[in-house]
Amino acid sequence: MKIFVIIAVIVLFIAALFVFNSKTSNAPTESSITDSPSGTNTSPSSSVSPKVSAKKHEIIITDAGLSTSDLKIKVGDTVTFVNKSSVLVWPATGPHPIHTVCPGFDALAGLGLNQTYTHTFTTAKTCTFHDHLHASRAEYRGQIVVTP
Ligand SMILES: [Cu+2]
Repeated sequence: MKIFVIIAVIVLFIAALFVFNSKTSNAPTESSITDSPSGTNTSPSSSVSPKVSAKKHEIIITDAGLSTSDLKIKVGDTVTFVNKSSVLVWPATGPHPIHTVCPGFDALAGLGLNQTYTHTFTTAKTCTFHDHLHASRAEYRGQIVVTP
């Protein structure tokens, strides 16, 4: 009779071990399933944020000169030149006349009154510029410093 009780206790103990093991082995697989959706959520939001931070800047051209001749911007930002002067003004990157410092930064024509020229800066660089029609006019010279 004693032996039967001891065997019953051992069987119950082994059965309890099996139940405990199956519960602990399930726990890691449940947490690994819940981890993967949160990991995929972070990558789309981080790729969107650089586009949101792109800014638009304006340089106003008057007979007295430029509203700013030393503009600091970030890669991806756009700059719009607005001609409010009484003469044609042709913004272009240096050096005159080949315009190679920041390729693509060139209005390619003189801007009349209230006409605009917009350029998006995609490379981190200091882009010097001048008025291609009056390259020697110091008041129409400047630089746009593009940082990452
Ligand atoms: Cu030029």
